[in-house]
Amino acid sequence: MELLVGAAAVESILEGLRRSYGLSDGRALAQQAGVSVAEVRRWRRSGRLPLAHLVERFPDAPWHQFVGENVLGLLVPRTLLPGWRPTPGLPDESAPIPSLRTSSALTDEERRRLLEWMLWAREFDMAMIRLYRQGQVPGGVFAQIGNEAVAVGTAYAVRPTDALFPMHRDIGAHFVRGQDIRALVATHLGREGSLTRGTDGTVHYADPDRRLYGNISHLGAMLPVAVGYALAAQLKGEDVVVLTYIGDGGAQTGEFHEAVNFAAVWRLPVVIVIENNQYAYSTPNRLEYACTFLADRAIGYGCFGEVVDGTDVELVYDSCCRAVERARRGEGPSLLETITFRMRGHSEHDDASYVPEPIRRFWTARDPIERYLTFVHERGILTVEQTSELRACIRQQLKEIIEEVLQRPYPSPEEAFRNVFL
Ligand SMILES: Cc1ncc(C[n+]2csc(CCOP(=O)(O)OP(=O)(O)O)c2C)c(N)n1
Ligand SMILES: [Mg+2]
Repeated sequence: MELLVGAAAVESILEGLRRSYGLSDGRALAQQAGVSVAEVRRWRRSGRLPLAHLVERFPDAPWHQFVGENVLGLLVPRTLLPGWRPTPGLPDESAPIPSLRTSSALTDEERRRLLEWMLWAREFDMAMIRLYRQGQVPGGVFAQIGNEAVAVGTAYAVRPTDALFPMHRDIGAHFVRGQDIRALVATHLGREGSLTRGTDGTVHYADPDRRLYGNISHLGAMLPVAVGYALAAQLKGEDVVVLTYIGDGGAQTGEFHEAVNFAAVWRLPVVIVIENNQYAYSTPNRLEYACTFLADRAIGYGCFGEVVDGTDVELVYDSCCRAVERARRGEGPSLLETITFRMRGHSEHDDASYVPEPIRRFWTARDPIERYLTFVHERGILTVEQTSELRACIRQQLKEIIEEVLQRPYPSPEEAFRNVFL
């Protein structure tokens, strides 16, 4: 985004940047901005600044003072994995893996909880995959492996009184909300105690007590419902933010556009997380849309957009907190695009052999759980022995829950078909 601010404003912004970053002169400034001195001269002459580029190079500058909220609201700050390319452009495997963000809003106790929820999500998936192979899962298993940091980091950014509309790869959000794990297992196995009375093997349920509603299977269809919930809350004067999710494929539906547009016009308190995991089933995201970032669409809707590395849980948490605060202040919706990878097939019947190996290797090296484990070990929050013990303890608990649930009967036909209309 190029911004025409006039020569005087260019001078004051450049001077502000120089001072904020302690840069000695124009040459040092140009170097930090990653451009030539001649280019900076061109900005001065034309009164035009490449704002998006500068915000990326100087992320911590007081931009609000320089250009004002309105202009910044139209800007999509990018905090991305070095080396990432939209698929099937192959990523740069030699790109460095940056250190994870350390959120200033989190305590170490909260970090332990984030890690625990992420591990629960991972172990839950691994257990469901094993059960699927044993023929114990009557439906499909849509593993969310690779998405743990997004589901957990975003769900933790809202209050329990806020409404949550998760998608099929957000099992971590159910854990953050305190959903009964036994009930989640029973749901996947179609057994008594299932949240869908055994009629469906995945998370198509609503739990109004936990303000947990989702997911609606038809891609895009959940967004107007989530936005409608936010409208109702706004009309009733309730202090509720709605957090909802959509995949890169789902973001190409008409309902996505209608819902975001409506939410932007009415400045509804909604945060829409676009889980860009590179594929919709076997379709790479390059064949789904032509823009580079889906959050760039925020400019067209007149709302806020941000792109973040979805394998960095604290970064996701921080940017979601900002979006939630904007929503609570009445500034309307945000599109938060999280760049991740679907580390399994679409469902367990799909071996994802269409994913090129370099893409798989690039993301395996950026596994959100492995990254966060390294982070907590290096910071001395937990030792390697403690995290191994935590994992073993989760596995044991899951094993006991699964053994118990497998003893339960399937629901009776009368119960299973209650409220099913053919
Ligand atoms: C309107 C509609 N079309 C097709 C489908 C079948 N379908 C289910 S999930 C899926 C892919 C979704 O991709 P994406 O939105 O990127 O989410 P991901 O599975 O990658 O998390 C498709 C095509 C559907 N559920 N709804
Ligand atoms: Mg996808």
